[in-house]
Amino acid sequence: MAEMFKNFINGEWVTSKTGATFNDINPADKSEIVGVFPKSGAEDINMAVEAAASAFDKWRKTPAPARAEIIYKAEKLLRKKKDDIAKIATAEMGKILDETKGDVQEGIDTAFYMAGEGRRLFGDTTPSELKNKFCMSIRMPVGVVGLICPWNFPVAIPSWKIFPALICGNSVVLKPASDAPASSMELVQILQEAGMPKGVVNLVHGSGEEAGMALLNHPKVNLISFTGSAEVGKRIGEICGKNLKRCSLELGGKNAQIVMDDANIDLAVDGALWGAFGTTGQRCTATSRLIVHKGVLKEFTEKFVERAKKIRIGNGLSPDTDMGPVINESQLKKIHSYVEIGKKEGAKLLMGGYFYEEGECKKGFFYMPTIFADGHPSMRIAQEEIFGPVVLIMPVNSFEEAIEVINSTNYGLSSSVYTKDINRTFKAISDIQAGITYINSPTIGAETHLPFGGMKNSGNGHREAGKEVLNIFSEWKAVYIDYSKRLQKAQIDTAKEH
Ligand code: UN1
Repeated sequence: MAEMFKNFINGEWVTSKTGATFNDINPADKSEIVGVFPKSGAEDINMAVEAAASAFDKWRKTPAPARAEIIYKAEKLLRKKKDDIAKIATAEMGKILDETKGDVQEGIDTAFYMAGEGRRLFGDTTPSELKNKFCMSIRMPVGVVGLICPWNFPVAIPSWKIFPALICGNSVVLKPASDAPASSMELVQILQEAGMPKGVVNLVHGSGEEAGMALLNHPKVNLISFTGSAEVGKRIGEICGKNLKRCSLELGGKNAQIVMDDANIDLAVDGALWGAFGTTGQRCTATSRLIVHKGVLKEFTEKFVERAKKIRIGNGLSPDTDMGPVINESQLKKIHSYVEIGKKEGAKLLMGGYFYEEGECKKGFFYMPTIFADGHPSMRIAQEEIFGPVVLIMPVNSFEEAIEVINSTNYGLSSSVYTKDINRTFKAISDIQAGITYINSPTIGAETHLPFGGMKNSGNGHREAGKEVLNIFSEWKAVYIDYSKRLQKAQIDTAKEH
């Protein structure tokens, strides 16, 4: 019998009011149930939001350095449990153990960095235009925040949201993806163990349509932070907009790596393999286009395909696996349908393009690393996010054309350029429309103390991670203290003087 899990509301582990459940399945072996989770509804969300609303005032008044102490404890516990949580994450969402350990490490790094903010959370002081008047800006928490997370970074992404939310003094309702609920459960359990007061952090499992929608529509939720597809992001933004709920959206990408004719080709091949097939291509930062100068197209393509053929596909728990499964059946089908589209559009299939069902892999959702050549910006596979191990090689004649092609999608999350030319490097930094640009390194692998997010349809203008994330989870208050003992009028008094 698979273990039954619960929601965490007001400091207690509780079953859902709906009584319904869903199975958390191992995508490497669909007969394996990692756990059974509550399929929560509006009533459960309401209880969680009410608990968060009641806990908010006391938490916001707890000094930030004291809030930080709890986060430091959680960071230590995460570090201690890193290997165990990584195994759970691999079992429920498939990526290889080295990657899930990295995922937990990203959570640890974020906890450590954000706990440090407990003694910063800087505002500004600035001179007044009037005499005997003092001006400053300070951060205020937003209130109850609803966090809706994806499955592909089941520890890192909830951590990116939960630690900054807490250090800023907000209370939280977390709705993890139903494809990876166990990792979030571990994270919340750690926060409980670290001494988080009851009601400050609440966890509600369930589907996006039911639990997610209830969270989104709840009048006492002041902010929604969502990571997922642009399609869902637009719907969320619309609902939040109607109620003037604060809303931060971190959405998809159609990320590309440019390979110039002066690049170190072996290094560019290493980067492309990791960018396109790491995490089975299931990252919002994954490389799905390779924009290659014609001068090195043949050499790059041959080396890339040769190396991609050596990728060992299998269960992420096995040390011999390089690439794990795709998350679920509908995603597997979606990837394959894009491969069919690519073929019809005239892209040349160099390898892959089919379900991988060798040996044990027939038990799960596996897809071959797939490489298309002869890509053109007019193709759908050059424009739409596939979220799987599929990459399109797009030949170009010049650096200028490469920049045009890289900017030819509606997305603008991550980008990469392989070149040794300093002038091209700086031109790329200035002209690529993306929130992240890597030089001589692949499109994936952001560090937690730099801002993360994208331009165009990759988001709605916010940045997670770095110190910039604090602007999502706090609002600014401008403070003016007049010690002149008389009425002073900004602008009106100064207008007379100038
Ligand atoms: C995502 O897929 O939503 O830089 C985020 C990276 C990861 C984050 C991916 N740290 O690729």
